Amino acid sequence: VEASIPEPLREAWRKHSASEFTSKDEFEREFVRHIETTLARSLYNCDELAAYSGTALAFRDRLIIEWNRTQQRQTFTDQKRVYYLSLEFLMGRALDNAMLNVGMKDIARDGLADLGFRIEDAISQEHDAALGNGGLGRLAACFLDSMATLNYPAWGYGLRYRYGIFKQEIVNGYQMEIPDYWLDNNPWEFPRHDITVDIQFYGHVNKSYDEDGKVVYSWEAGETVQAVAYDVPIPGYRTKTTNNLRLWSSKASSGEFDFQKFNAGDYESAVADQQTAETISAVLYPNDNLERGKELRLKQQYFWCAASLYDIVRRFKKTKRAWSEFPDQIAIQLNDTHPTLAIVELQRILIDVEGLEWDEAWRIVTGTFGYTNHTVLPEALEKWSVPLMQNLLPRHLQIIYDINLFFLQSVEKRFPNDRDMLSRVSIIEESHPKMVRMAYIAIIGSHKVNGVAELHSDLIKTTIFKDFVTIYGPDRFTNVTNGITPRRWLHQANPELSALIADKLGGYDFLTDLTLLDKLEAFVDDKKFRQEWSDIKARNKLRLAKLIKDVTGYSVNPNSLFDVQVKRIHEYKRQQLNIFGVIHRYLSLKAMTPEERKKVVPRVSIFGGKAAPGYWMAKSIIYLINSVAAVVNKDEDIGDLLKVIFIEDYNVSKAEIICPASDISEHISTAGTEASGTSNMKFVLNGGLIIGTCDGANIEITREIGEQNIFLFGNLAEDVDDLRHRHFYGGFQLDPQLKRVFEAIKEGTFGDPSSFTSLISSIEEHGDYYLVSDDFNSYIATHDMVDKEFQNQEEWLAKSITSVARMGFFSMDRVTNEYADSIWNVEPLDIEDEA
Ligand code: KOT
Repeated sequence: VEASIPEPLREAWRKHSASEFTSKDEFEREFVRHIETTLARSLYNCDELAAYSGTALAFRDRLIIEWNRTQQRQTFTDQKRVYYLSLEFLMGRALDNAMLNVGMKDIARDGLADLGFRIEDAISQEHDAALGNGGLGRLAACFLDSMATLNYPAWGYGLRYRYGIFKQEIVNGYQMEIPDYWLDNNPWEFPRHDITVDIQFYGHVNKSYDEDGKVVYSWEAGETVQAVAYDVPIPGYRTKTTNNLRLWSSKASSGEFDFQKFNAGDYESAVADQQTAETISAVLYPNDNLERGKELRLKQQYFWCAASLYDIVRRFKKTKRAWSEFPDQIAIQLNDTHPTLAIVELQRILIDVEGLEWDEAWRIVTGTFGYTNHTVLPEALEKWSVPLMQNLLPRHLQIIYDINLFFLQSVEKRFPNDRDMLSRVSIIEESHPKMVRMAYIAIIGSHKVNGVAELHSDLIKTTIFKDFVTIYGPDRFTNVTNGITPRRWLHQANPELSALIADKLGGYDFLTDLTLLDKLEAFVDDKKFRQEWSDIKARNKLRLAKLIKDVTGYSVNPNSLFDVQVKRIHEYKRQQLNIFGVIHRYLSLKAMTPEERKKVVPRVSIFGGKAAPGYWMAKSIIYLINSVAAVVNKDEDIGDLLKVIFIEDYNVSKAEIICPASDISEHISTAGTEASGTSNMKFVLNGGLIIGTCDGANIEITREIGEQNIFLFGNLAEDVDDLRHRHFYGGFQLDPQLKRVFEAIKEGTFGDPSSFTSLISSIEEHGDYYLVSDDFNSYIATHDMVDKEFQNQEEWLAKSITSVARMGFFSMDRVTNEYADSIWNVEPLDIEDEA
């Protein structure tokens, strides 16, 4: 039965329908109402946290109104929609973003001031929504922002983790992990207790025959868990479109099973079952660029894919369209291979539940899915053991075998007698145990596969997915270079720079058409503009210096060159190269006369980032950074000439303070390992220069801004294999300057050297897989150039302005439009004209 009010009774509804606050006075009224009723507090006990909540609730009401309208309109027009499936959404804070997107931040600031609060204090009370590890999760969040801003009818689907990425504390130089319980008084989610899906696991497959003698399979599952929807409104910038992010939470399904236990007096074990069910969505796996094959992770993946597909199929079936229209109505994008089971699940629904023929079902599946690859690192490529899959998802494993069979038959037909080819492209790896290669299912089950920067997209075509290019031709593969949302990463993070740009360009249109930034080049020689530009950078550096003081206790000189590397700690990202470079600098400074030291540019080396809790080498790098900091920062010979800072618990809200404050930032991965990188874009967009390798999006950034505006160094991707080979067969030659660094470490300059043996031996003795020694000389020389060029502030400023002016290409809006045109085939839907 439709739960809808009949027409004659709708008048009262329309009369009382909620409306949006539009003035300061109305905002204040809404704020006070929420404080006094929703929160049951008063002016006598309204602290900053309550002020945050009151403001958030007032803005939330606005979003809900737009959100309801958007959803109604999208349902009514029934045009093609996008579903973005991601295990990670690294959203950060929502309030500031909501205020800026609806264009009411100034009203809120004035209103809060009337009521006795500073808006910044209220904003900073919010807990980050940190349902992601790093770039992959943040990309998903930027997608949501752009899809709403560009009016695409689009939903995100993810998991509602009870614990997001852990909080990092540094204790005696070591990383400690603290659980991130983030859900207490989170005003941004709406539980939909009426939207639930029963998800099955384990059990076995029954084979039977229907009246026509056709074989039918049915899955008799052994366990059921309930998925409950939680919805999060996603506002666009200066648009009425407010899209939906649906996150699934797991709980025990209230089936017979439990009641039997209750009736049998087995209360404790019934409650224990409930706990077990809830563990599925309990915690985000804290590994970036690493897969560890844990059963609970596979359960998470299936739980989320099955719930999302049930939801998508249910919505499609309401339209009463023919199944063949499914791919015309629905595009599903897979954020890496984590949601690959969605491909298998849709095929299962179509053939086992809806009774379609295999071939017709498969046409629908491949027409619907697109797959984005984010990494070539072998340790990050997902493989699931066949016995594990057999046990957890027996019917899905059968379907995977069938997909593989039909695929291999078609390959065999085109490439007869090429047995090697068949074993190379088989979904099943013939190892012990056998493994299911998820990326291969994702390729075979999608109509488009894309990489995330040009070099990366070329690499996947020539290395890990080479055979599939031979089989399908090059058209199945494409590139869409990543981007970032200028709303959060310029306007929100750097309001002063955004205002200065708006002043020059005559308004904020550049926030929705970032290519308009090119008009800034006309002002490169404008003296007043240049002064304002550099004053803003100076104030942003002060803001960061204050953060550094608050979290580390160290005072840094804001006139120093701020050199920043913030990102997940990983050997391939080479924070070890950076800290070895810092040690080299320290040793050089120690060897100088006081006269020589007077000519040195003072520098602050700033690090931040989390290590996966089980990643020993990454944790050693953090410990080395902190050990170097402890020695250098108190060395009176050195003073302000060098400071080393590790900012603990790097996250989205800290990034918003750090990115606008860099003079230089480091993007120094071994060539060919960083698929794209996106923080490189954030730093340049905020007027920082970068030092980087020829890797990922650094290459395209160079092409856009010009090579005179970037500090590139190091070996090229095409030479990496050769160099690695030579390390083993040509004899390994340690770079002499790096040797000096190692000697200092081994002498105990930074504490007990045994803490650092594995870091050093991975280079000296185990082949230096990440080419730290090969790139060291070029890295040091490039930093010397950075010092020299920084002394010419006028030139530096020109580079900063010119670079920002040329960053238009890296807007997430360009990215989203490219996906919409070349992968999804969807059109925007304007909500504006709806009454
Ligand atoms: C892989 C497995 C688990 C968790 C995360 C990954 C992962 C993350 N794979 N690639 N990434 C990063 O994705 C970003 C967005 O495309 C890229 O900019 C970055 O280079 C990848 O390392």
